[in-house]
Amino acid sequence: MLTLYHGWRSSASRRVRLCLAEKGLAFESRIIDLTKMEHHSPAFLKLNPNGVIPLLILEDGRSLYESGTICEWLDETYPEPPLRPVDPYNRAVMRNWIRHVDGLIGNLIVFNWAHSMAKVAQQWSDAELAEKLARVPSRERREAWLRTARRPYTDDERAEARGRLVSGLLDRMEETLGQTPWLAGDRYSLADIGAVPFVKRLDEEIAPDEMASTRRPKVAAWWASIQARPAFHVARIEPFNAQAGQG
Ligand SMILES: N[C@@H](CCC(=O)N[C@@H](CS)C(=O)NCC(=O)O)C(=O)O
Repeated sequence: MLTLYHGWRSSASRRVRLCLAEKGLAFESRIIDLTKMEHHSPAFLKLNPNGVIPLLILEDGRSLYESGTICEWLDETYPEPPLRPVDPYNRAVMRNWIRHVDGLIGNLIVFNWAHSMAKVAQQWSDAELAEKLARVPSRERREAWLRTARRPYTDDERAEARGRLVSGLLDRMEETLGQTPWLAGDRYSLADIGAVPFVKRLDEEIAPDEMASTRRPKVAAWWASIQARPAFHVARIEPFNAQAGQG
């Protein structure tokens, strides 16, 4: 059986759970508690040197990281129902969407880490913080942990991050969905799955007003169809406060 190291509230983990749910695939669930820095343990870093979740362990014991890559592997290995466009151009468009959304993650961190991660990190002593930061593999994430623990993002920074998510994601989606029913053509694909966890957070906390059908009718209709899919519930894309304490 497949084994998934993940977090209930982690956006990248949510993508993989959605993909698994669409395909009706069962998996063994291993929750990684980000507030305990379990993803920076030597054993975890050996499997994913980037020190982030999700991480998938295949049935033969090999491991894979990067949510977009994991989803592509799942679709290639378990082709039904297909989640990648057949047309090579649309398939390339799908990959560009995933890459684009990946590039917006820093803006989501500003909001997502202000929940349970901040509560825990702010309690660490300077010595504990230094010891934990030393194990974070990337400079960007070291900075994000430092900010979360000691210098919470300001209102101006939150407003800027919100603006980048609204224009970089919602505006771009509205434009695309005015041309095709889904982000990478005529069928629901990994491009849509890639955007779901971000849109969920915009809808529930970051910018619910921007999701109104009067403001962005295409995005609002897309979001209603996404939430009506059984996989959305199986994958437990739930409000942050319903999954509190999960990091
Ligand atoms: N590009 C990666 C991003 C993974 C990622 O940022 N995971 C977050 C949770 S959504 C994480 O592990 N954060 C903890 C940290 O950075 O310390 C992917 O798509 O898998």
